[in-house]
Amino acid sequence: MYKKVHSTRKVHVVAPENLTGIRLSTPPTYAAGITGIKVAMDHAMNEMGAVRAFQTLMKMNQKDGFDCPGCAWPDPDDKRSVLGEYCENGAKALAEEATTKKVTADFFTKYSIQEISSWSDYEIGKSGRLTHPMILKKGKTHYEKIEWEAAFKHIGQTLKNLDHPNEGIFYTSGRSSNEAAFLYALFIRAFGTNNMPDCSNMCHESSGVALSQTLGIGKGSVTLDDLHKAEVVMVIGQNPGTNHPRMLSALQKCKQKGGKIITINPLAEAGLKRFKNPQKVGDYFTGGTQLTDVFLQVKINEDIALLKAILFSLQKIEEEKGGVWDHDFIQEKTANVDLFLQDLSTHSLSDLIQQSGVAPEDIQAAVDILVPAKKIIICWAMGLTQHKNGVANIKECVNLLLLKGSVGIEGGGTCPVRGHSNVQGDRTVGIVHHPNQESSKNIERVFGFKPAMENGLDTVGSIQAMYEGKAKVFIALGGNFVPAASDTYYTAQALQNCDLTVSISTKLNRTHLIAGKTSIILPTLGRSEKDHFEGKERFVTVENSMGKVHASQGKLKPASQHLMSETDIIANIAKATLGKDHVVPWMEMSKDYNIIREKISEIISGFKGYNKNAKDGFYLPNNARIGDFSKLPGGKAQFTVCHLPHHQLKSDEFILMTIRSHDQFNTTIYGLHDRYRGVHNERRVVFMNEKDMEKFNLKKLDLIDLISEYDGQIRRANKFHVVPYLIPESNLASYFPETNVLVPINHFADGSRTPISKSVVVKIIKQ
Ligand SMILES: Nc1nc2c(c(=O)[nH]1)N[C@H]1C(S)=C(S)[C@@H](COP(=O)(O)OP(=O)(O)OC[C@H]3O[C@@H](n4cnc5c(=O)[nH]c(N)nc54)[C@H](O)[C@@H]3O)O[C@H]1N2
Ligand SMILES: Nc1nc2c(c(=O)[nH]1)N[C@H]1C(S)=C(S)[C@@H](COP(=O)(O)OP(=O)(O)OC[C@H]3O[C@@H](n4cnc5c(=O)[nH]c(N)nc54)[C@H](O)[C@@H]3O)O[C@H]1N2
Ligand code: SF4
Ligand SMILES: [Mo]
Repeated sequence: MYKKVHSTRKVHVVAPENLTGIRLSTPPTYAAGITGIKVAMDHAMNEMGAVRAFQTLMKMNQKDGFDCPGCAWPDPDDKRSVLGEYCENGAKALAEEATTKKVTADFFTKYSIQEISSWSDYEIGKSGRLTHPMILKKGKTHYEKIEWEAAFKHIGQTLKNLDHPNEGIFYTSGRSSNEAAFLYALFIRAFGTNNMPDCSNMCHESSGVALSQTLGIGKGSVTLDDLHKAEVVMVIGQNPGTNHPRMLSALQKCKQKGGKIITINPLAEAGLKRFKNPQKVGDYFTGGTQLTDVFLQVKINEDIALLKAILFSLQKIEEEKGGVWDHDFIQEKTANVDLFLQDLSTHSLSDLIQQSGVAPEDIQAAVDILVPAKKIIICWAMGLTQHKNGVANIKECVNLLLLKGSVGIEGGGTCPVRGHSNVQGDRTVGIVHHPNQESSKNIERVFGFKPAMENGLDTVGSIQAMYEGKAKVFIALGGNFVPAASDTYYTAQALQNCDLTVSISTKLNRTHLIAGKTSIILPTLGRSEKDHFEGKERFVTVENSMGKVHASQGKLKPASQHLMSETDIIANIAKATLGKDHVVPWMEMSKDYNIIREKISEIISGFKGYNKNAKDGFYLPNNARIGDFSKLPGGKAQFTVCHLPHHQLKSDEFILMTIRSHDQFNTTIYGLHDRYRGVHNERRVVFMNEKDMEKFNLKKLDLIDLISEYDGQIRRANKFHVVPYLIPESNLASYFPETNVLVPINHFADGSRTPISKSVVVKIIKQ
């Protein structure tokens, strides 16, 4: 195992392996419907009470209200539904944040961190909202109250005492507003480092890298309206029924206009089969809309083989009859098509089909749909990004779109569907570990200081640096770093190694318990809460998955009078670290977010008229959306030769994908059910093909342990019920964060360094 790190405190790094009483049912054949409404309401009422629940939900995703704290799916540009613009999981996200339960200072007097760490993540989360700044002093077992000023002073002093600014690590999770994220990044760079690990590093980093290199922008190119107008939408490696539920309404609209949907996934996710729109009375009687036309049940991480099989077949038709590819577009707008086609011709179709695990007739059905189509959108999420070849997966999707001339047109393009509600905005306004020359120059011009220019550490790099003692202070703007990152025990030791860990958080989570020698929790306002300063209400802004920036104004009374906004917290940390006479007017900026927005518009392009346009919202410039590739080599979009992944599994090995249940938001566990997969009251499950169960002599609900071995190091996660499921042979699925102990820290995607959370090679042992 790893070298032992000195920690005076004994805490449970992972949740206990207790079973909670599993019940299985047949997975439903449709998503949402009345059950969805009922579940949403149950969560909202339990956490908030009826009046608060109703009033708040009606303000979510409305133009004068606040942005849903769930995923990054966009709201309609024009009119919003009077019935409410949210989904079941949006209601759960809100309930989790707007809960009336509280974690007060007394709570911490009562429970030691060791005791709290023996609870499940579900129980920890359900304790409620943090209400007061707290400190865990060196060698102590209980958090104690600390006043804000004292907390800032302690943080500022510790940062100032570091030998080098690069000993500081500054993490961001994607829920922070543009204003908070901008100020945070500005502070970090004024402090002197670019060590800005971000939840993106574990998420869509592969998309950012692949899209920047091929299309010149690390974001998707389509708008919500494009989805409605597409002839074909391909949904690859994404489970929108659970993770982006309102995307189903967009897919429904697309279908109703004659569009076709091709789904590529190792699992036949219920949300992609049929959708009963809770907003449409008719759907209750007609049974809703069948969404997927062709389902390609690919083996885990064999998407390149499948896409190549599709591309190969399309190329054959092009050679025989023509009319498949858009030659004008290819000629005018792209580079390297010959290299790409030359490589494609070296493959054997039957080998590709076999490697993909998909039936030839299903591939043919997808090819038939694609031949005449031009308006093609490819949507994807973690099923493509979290593999060693995550970047190549996405480049292969781009190859298909370029051949069809589908980029930069109405109804066609790329759609990486983002996770956290402002993960894209945080990146846009400066949370990047590799600084951009242009914004650095602008920072110097506008603020009069030279920002740090050396590339900083990403998530994996930061964990390694803390583990090795090269970084000593960890500050997190949101998130739950330990269970979210890979290799849980290693990451935990990395944090425990630090002199100081600081979490700016809304809710209690396990990372608060896996503390550095000293640890501080700074409780902050959630999206749904009113943000007052000296009697004046402030609003923040966010950017959705399709590049639209818009305002968000909380409506609820804050969970405690002691909370501060994220922006105020950052400004105070900056003041305590850099001094009150620093060239940046930190406190003035945090007092009036209009000033922050002014500064953003002076530093980052695309934000002209920010303050004036924030309430209505505006789209940021997007070169791929308008087919402008002038910034790329030769001014052209790039084809890429992508290589096939090679998984040489031994006969007793499986590939495990670590996925989300329907009842969680990343490490926040809303409940213990995964209704769409027919699992109730249990999270410790492994989905397995019945043939594999037979081969390994396993019965339904038997208990197994999962073991991964990389570079001679064995990692283990114990006690999972076997659930027979329609999943390809040799493939397994299980939930994270429970399975993150199996993901090795040093195995990640080439080019993006995203952990291989969707293709972990494991063995199983029957208990
Ligand atoms: N309710 C809810 N909403 C969320 C989240 C949440 O936890 N809960 N998380 C948010 C965040 S941060 C993110 S990033 C997104 C995540 O959204 P998703 O990416 O949809 O989330 P995952 O559960 O990781 O699911 C990945 C999907 O990819 C499939 N898959 C896995 N491996 C492969 C593969 O090799 N090939 C193909 N083709 N498919 C594969 C899985 O079967 C699954 O359907 O959701 C966001 N929204
Ligand atoms: N094995 C495996 N691991 C994964 C993944 C996977 O698919 N498989 N997915 C990865 C992905 S895509 C992501 S994005 C990461 C997520 O990693 P993180 O973003 O670090 O994790 P979350 O669970 O989203 O963070 C939840 C915590 O954020 C805090 N919080 C919530 N709202 C706010 C707010 O408004 N402000 C502040 N300051 N704090 C807030 C709360 O305290 C809550 O406990 O996990 C990654 N880890
Ligand atoms: S789709 Fe995403 S953003 Fe929209 S309401 Fe649901 S969780 Fe919230
Ligand atoms: Mo994510």
